[in-house]
Amino acid sequence: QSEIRKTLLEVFSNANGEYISGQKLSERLGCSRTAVWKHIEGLRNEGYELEAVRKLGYRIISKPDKISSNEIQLGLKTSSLGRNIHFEETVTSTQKIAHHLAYEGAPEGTIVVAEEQTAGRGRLDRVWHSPKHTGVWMSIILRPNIPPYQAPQLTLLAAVGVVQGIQEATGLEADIKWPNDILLNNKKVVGILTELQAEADRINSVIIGIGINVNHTESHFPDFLKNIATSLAIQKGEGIDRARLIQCILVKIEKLYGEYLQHGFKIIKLLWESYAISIGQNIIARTLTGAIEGKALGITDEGVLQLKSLDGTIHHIHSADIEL
Ligand code: BT5
Repeated sequence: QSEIRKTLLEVFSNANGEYISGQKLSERLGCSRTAVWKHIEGLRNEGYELEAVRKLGYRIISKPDKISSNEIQLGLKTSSLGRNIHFEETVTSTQKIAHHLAYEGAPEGTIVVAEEQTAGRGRLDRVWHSPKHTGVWMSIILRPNIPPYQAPQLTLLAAVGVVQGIQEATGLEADIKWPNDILLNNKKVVGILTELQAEADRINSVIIGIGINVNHTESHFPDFLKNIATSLAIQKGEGIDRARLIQCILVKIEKLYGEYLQHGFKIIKLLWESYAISIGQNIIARTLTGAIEGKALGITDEGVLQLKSLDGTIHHIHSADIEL
């Protein structure tokens, strides 16, 4: 059923808005014309606008501003990431589902995507605002053979991939603020949350949660986010195809991940530094135990932030919020 839908969408997208006869569709799909009609109705129910004209056939007028497994997989150029998609309209948190799937043995590269999260979360159980049909709320399951202490490197890797994917899909050049914020015009457009299922010396899975504000207008943001958050559409001045954005990001992350598994963190670190805005600047790092002010020197090979405080001490910061 879903294979036929997929082929149907492929045929329509190759037709570039031209009509395709019912006869041709039934040949391509290998089913009767009545069955074709039923699949067309199915697509209409998913929000596609399709025109039917006697003697000419069908043509596609517009796609829904919705994402689905089909849309993400159609033309996806990865070999592992996103090959297995768990898609739902509404979830509490894609992280929660991904944890469950990972525990049940889901293969590496499985992604969980939702149109809406009712309990999206950030670090330390903070709230991640995830309204319907506007953003990309996605979790990726990886199973790298690395010790748990190296897992923060994957947050940085994901950040590089997201910046590159955004650049490819929109032309926008975003900045990274250590460890997990991606900013445009100094406002947060993406948050990344990396969580582990691990034993003392071995990782079972890494779950990378990526939240991107894509087609939000200012009015989508609640008051507490109005001054600190933005969306790709606000910055670009036009709407963005979310399925394509996801594809671009998956391709970039897969490439970086392959590089990372083969050659280690070195190149990822260089790339990360080239997008980072906080390095070399005076910052305040707020940790659970207090605030440290000083100059951000860089990150270590493990992805830990090095901060030189005013008295000259060099601190290694594993987790903090950074103020510039
Ligand atoms: C993060 O936490 O930035 C990680 C966010 C990860 C979200 C993804 S969405 C898919 C997956 N499923 C989940 O449930 N989560 C992941 P943190 O650095 O702790 O930042 C949280 C802070 O960002 C909040 O306290 C707010 O101040 C702010 N914030 C909340 N929602 C936001 C939004 N949509 N855009 C920008 N800032 C937001």
